[in-house]
Amino acid sequence: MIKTVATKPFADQKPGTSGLRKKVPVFQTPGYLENFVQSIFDSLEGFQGETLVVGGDGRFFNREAIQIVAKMAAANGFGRVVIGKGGILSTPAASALIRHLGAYGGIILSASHNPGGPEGDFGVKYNIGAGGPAPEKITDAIFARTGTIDAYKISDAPDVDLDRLGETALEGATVEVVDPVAQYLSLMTSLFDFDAIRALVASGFRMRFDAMHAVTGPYAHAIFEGALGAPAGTVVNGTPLPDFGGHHPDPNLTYAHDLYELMMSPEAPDFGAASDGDGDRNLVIGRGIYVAPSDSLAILAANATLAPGYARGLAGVARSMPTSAAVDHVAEKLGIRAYETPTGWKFFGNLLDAGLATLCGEESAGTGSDHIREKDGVWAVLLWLNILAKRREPVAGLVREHWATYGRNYYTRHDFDEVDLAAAQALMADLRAATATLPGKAFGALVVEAADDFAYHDPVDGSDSKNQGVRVMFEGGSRVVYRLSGTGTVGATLRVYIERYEPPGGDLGEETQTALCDLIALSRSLAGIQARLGRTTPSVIA
Ligand code: VG1
Ligand code: CO
Repeated sequence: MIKTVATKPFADQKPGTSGLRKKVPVFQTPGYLENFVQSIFDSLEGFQGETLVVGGDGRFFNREAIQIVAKMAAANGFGRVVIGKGGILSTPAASALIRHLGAYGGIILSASHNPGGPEGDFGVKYNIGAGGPAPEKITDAIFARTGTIDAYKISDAPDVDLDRLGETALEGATVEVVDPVAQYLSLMTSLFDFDAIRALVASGFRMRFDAMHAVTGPYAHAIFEGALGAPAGTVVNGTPLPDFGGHHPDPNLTYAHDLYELMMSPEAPDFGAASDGDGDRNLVIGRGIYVAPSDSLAILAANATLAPGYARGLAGVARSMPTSAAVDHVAEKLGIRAYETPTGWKFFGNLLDAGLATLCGEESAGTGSDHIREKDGVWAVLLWLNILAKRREPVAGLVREHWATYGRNYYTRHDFDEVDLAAAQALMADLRAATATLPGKAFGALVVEAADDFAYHDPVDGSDSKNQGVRVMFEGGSRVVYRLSGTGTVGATLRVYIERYEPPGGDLGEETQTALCDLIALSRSLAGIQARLGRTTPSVIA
């Protein structure tokens, strides 16, 4: 039976960079998840009888949340609800499935790289029929609805059996539980030269993929050890756990430290990679060399035509504003456009739909292409492997050759986590105000060329997004960018992005933090980080 349940608005349901993220106990508050899901449905039109894809990254509360979403989708009139077996779908696999099925949209249950478990984080994101995160127009409407909602609809039918493949009826809808990997794997085989990668693996090439006890485990086992023939044990931490084994499923040098240590040791295999909670991020480390995500995007763009799916060339590339300009140098050489968007994958959707960009990336370890409308961790690893299979060079050689050709964008991000929200907002407000007076000022050898609070005009739908991060740009291409995270759940996180360009032939040494030390010091003093936030060192250096 379909029930209509009276409810009252929760004041704090504003979607952030990537959906609504809160602590698990908040989502467990009676009506909290229901209100948000009903607010999503109330903001959409014309979905009666249509298909909704539902899946999550397997974190704590995933199964309970999937039952609620399925019962509400059926009660609200969706005709078909397609769920990954066990409630599992990586974010990229969900995007692929939405597109493949021609679904109306999808609901992805994940807090991505945030920690999980009973006291960890949970999240809900709505994706549109094109497969990507809902644009701001829709997330704004959802948030507005959360403020006025007074009832939600839900079926009181027994739980769906999430572990049995096949179809069952739920009110007027059909629920189908599907293999979360099959369709994704077939998409990957259409893009990459699996024969060439198999031959590379057979030649003795060794790799390690760290799934961080998160959603990519089943995908990685099936693809790297299954389809590509890598030996068992290539994939580590390959079983998704509700609390990710107590770790942060964030593939950076802090949280994927074991992989980093291995790759820097004498036992290092040829290639190391990791992905995050929901499988949309990727970390790539060669033997003895870490590949910064901004560099990875540039290297993939420069070599993409080696993969069958991109053999015809790239229409354009896009990067989020804080991402380094490394890919811009590649675009220039290729004679294609490089777009600069605000942080968050939703801003790439229109460029991909319109065929203006083929590859996209973010400094936060997100890389993807027009094959879906999300960033895609396993895809990025496969593109790397395809390139290595064709070039037969070590990762380190490829990276250094890239720098020698295009120059090097030394780049780092310093995060100050869990700082006081009001203090962080005041810091940003003062920086914003200072952008008017900074140009022309000299700090030692560093002269400010321009400063602003980044605003984006979408070339496809004409929408404007303001206040996307304060940029301080110096003569010679160096930059410091400040913005507040939109994915945290405790206090505020200040992200400081620091970049310096060294043209081909220049050499500041291999060590990034050393090469950037003047800019790092200036980034602290310019914003008054110590005085205002009480922090002398960042929580994470990426
Ligand atoms: C962070 C990253 C951003 C990414 C977002 C979602 O956002 O900086 O680049 O798109 O996470 O990634 P923020 O607002 O905290 O800086 V994921 O892997 O959560 O889907
Ligand atoms: Co993610």
